[in-house]
Amino acid sequence: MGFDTIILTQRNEALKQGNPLLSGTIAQTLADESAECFSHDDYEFLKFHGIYQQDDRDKRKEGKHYMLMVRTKFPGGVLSGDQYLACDSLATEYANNTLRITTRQDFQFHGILKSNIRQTMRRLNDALMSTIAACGDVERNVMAPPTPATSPLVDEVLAQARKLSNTLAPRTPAYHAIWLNGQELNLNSQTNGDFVDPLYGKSYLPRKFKTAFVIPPLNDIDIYTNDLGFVVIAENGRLIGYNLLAGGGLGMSHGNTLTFPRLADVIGFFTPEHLEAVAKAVITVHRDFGDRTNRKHARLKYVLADRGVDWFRDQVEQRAGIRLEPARPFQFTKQGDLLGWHKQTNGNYFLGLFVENGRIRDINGYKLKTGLRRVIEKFRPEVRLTASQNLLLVHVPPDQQGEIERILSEHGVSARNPFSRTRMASMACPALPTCGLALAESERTMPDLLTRLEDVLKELGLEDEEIIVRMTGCPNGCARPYMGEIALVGKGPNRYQFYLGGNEASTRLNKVYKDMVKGEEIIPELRRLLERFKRERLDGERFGDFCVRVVLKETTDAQA
Ligand code: SRM
Ligand code: SF4
Repeated sequence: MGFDTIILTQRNEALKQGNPLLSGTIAQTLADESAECFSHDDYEFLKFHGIYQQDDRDKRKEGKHYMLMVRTKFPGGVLSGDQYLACDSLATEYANNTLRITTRQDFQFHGILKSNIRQTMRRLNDALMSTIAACGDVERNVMAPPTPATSPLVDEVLAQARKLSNTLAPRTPAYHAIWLNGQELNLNSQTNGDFVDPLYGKSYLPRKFKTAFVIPPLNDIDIYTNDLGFVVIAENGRLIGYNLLAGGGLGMSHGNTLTFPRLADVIGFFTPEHLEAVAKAVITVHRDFGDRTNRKHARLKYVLADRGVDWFRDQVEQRAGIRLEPARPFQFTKQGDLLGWHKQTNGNYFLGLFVENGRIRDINGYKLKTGLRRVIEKFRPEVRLTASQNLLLVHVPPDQQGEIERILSEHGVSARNPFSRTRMASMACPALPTCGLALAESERTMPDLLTRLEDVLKELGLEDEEIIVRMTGCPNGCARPYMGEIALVGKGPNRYQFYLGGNEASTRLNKVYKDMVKGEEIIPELRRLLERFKRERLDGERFGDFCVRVVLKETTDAQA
């Protein structure tokens, strides 16, 4: 373990222990107009409030231009039309005039100045949107399937996700005091030292924790990548319980074999009344056994990897006070979203719109931000954000469909989503210029890379294929690259680790195919692979499956 990691880990643990209210000196720095940024310690506390202090990396040569990123917490990605409009206004007034849908169904606002942060937080909360625990060593946003037409159980599962999210939120009063009441909180006060969160204790979790629900056969949530997963088991359209999944996670560090992406294990089945107890049992296993000596090895996945499923099941059973039954059979067939118009079970419709890399903005003739604003102002549909960075307008009566299409098309946006299947299945993380951890470009290069890939696919007569391409600026895995049929993971400026072999249902990790590939080498490399794919594929075989059967097998055989 590196010296830096030890210091960072010790510092983080000491900060939480010493200041369990998570207030730091945030209020004091807010009040001090001459302070251009928050301290290093407050940088850590701010995360628990849903805020990251960043700097514009395009401008680093001129010195650090500090700005803040705010992440909301929308369980299941659901927000009302009014809440959407409040977010849209905040993005225009205080952020960089874009709304960024995240891979966990939230919005991120980038580029907020310190002088505007309190207003941003207050207005979000006024519209009943919270950011508490959107980041930090706690339960993050609870994900759930947002798409109405996929199952009659969607609303029930969304309600469970909301309830669980509230139950698992940290109880510190500092969030309200700082952002809503404008109070100063004293680090050394009795209240701070004495505060113990009922679930998280004084030290919170050793690391972030992520929970999600999913309704098979659609794996629109990428369930295996979560610390804690609930797979809905239904009989005759009725929820009868959940299969518990635990120990998934993707983040890793280049060259550190102690870290690795891992799919969640299937632990067992339980009935719905035990949901909260089981969730708390899993979280407290992480709280009590996660590695507090090394943040790079602190996620629940390493507890599972080190101690095994049987040990883990026993812990959960003891803590929840139940016996888990053997897992019920389930199967996933597909990841991704239903885009375009679809009928809901109640006779209304929803419209799924592809949002490239989740970035809602106006660019050239494509005015998605303004078009959505106009539609939502007029009809106030419910809005749902998906785990694939897309957006759904939900509960639309049939007589509004035509007008919605017309308004969108006036802004250059088509309800038909006229993009290639490959583009619509793609994801990229924000990376540069906002992410402090980015080693290479991602969101800014992905659209162009896909255009060049589309050209190759067309040339080879493969334009109707769907190939899941994911890109990230570093190995942390924010756009879940290790599940892609093709993935590019930043390793240095213009250098990527090249992965192949994820599958359509997002149930299989891909593998490294090549290392340190230069940006300009990606398309020629893909062209060679796609030419082989065209020649040697089996009937109906997908690119990811072909890569596992042929390309990666050859690589493994050559190494043997
Ligand atoms: Fe992430 C850190 C963006 C989903 C694994 N992630 C970051 C930070 C906050 C960088 C930082 O710590 O300074 C990034 C902010 C960039 C920016 O400028 O906006 C960032 N992560 C994102 C988002 C916005 C990516 C996106 O394209 O949407 C996603 C926000 C989700 C949300 O609303 O909560 C996002 N991050 C993920 C996912 C995917 C998921 O959860 O489904 C992962 C992989 C799954 C997992 O957790 O294992 C992920 N992010 C990480 C990690 C590595 C964690 C680890 O265990 O090693 C970091 C770094 C860290 O925590 O130290 C990180
Ligand atoms: Fe930043 Fe890396 Fe996450 Fe991309 S994957 S947003 S570069 S931390």
